[in-house]
Amino acid sequence: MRNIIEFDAMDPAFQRDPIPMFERLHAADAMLLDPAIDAYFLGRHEDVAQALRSDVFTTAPLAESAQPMMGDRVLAQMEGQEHKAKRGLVLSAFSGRSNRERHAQIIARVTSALLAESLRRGRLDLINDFGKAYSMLVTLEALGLPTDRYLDVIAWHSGVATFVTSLRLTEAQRLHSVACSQAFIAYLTPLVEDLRGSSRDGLIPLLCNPAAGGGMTTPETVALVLNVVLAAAEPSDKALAYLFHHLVSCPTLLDRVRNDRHLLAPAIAETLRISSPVQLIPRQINDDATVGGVRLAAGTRVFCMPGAANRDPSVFRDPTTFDINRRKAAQQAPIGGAASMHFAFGTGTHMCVGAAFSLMQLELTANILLDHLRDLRTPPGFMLEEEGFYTRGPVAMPLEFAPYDGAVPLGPRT
Ligand code: 2IO
Repeated sequence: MRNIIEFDAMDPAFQRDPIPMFERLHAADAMLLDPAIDAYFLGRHEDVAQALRSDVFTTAPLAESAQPMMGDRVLAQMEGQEHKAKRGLVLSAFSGRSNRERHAQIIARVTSALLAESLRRGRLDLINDFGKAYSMLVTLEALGLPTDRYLDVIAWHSGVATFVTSLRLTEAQRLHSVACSQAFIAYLTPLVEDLRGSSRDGLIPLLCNPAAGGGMTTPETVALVLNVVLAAAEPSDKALAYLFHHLVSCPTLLDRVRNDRHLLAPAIAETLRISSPVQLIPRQINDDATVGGVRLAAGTRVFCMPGAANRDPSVFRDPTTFDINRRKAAQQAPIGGAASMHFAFGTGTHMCVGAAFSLMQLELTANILLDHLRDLRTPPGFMLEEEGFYTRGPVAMPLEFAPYDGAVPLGPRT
C-alpha cells in the first residue's frame, strides 16, 4: 500500500522547486496529502494513469476553478455524447491538411515578425521579448480572432489564468480576476456574434453552426473560446523556453539538433517530460476508489502531478537525465516500454485536444529560431529561475547569438 506523506502545497519551498518532494514521493512509494486544502496529490506514474483514465475520477473541480472565469462550462467538464461531439469539433478545427497549412503559415509569420525585431541586437529573452506575444498572437490568429488588442488580451488572460491556477486567492486577486474575465467576455461576445453564421474557416463558426453539430449559444461558445485561449496560450511560451533551456545547456546536443532537425521532435518530447508546463490536473472521485491500495472515499479531491509522474524512476530510467533517445531505448528496455508515455498532455478521455497543434507549433518555431540564431548561448552566469506550481515556466530565458546584419531572409518555411 502507498504511504501517505502530509505536506503543504502552499509551502514556498515546494512552490520554488517541487522536484525534491517528487523524489521523496517516489522513494517512499507514496502519495501526498494536503490536509489544509483536503486533497491528495498523485505522483506515481501508475496512480496518475489510473486517475486520468478512470470514469470514477471526474472533472467536477473545474466547476469552481474554471467555470466562473469562462462564464460557462469548459470542454473538460462535458461528458458522454456532448463531450464527444464538442471535442470532435475542436479537433476538426485543429487538424486536417488545410487547417494544418493555415496554422503553419500563421506560426511562421508570427515567429518571423517578432524575431525580426531582435535579430540585429544579438539578444532575445524568449519569454519576455518574444514568448508572451508569440503565444497569444498564434492563438488569436488560429481562432480567426483579431490581434489589434492583443496586449489587452494578454492582460485579461493573465488575470483569468491566475484564478484557474491558484489553490487559494486573496480577495484582491479574486476581484482582479473577475474584472479580467468580465472584460474578456465583453470583448469576445460581439466577435463571436459576428462570426456566428459566417462561412469563415475555424473553430468559432463551427461551434455556433447547428448543421456542423455545434449549435452552441454565444455564452457557451465564448466559454469554449476562453478555454482554448487559456489552454493554448498559457503553456506554449513556457514549453518553447524550456526546450531552448535544455538545448543551450548542452552545446553538443544543440549542435546535433541544429544539424539534424529530425532530432527536434524527440527533444520536444523529452522537454515536455522533464519540464511539463502544466503541473497539476484536478479531479474529484464520485465513488469509493482504491489508488495504490489506499481507499479513497467518494467526494475526495485529488490533483494529478504530471511533473512527478514524468520522473517516476520505475518507468523512466535516470529520470533526471535529459535523453532524446529515451523513446527509442524504452521500446527495447524492460523498464517502461509502451507504458512510458509522459503525461504533459494528460491521458484518457480529456487528454489535451491541442496536443498535435502544440507539437507542430513548437517544432516549426524552434526550426525558425535555429535557422536564424547562430552561436546561441545564455548570458554569462545565467541561472534558470522558474515560477508557478500549477502552470510552471521560466521567469526569463535570455539568449545571446551572433547579430544578424544581412537582409532578413525570413518567410514561411514549408
Ligand atoms: C482551461 C491549465 C492552461 C485545459 C482549464 C480550466 C481546463 C484544461 C488544463 C489545460 C491547461 C491549462 N486544463 N487545458 O490543464 O483546457
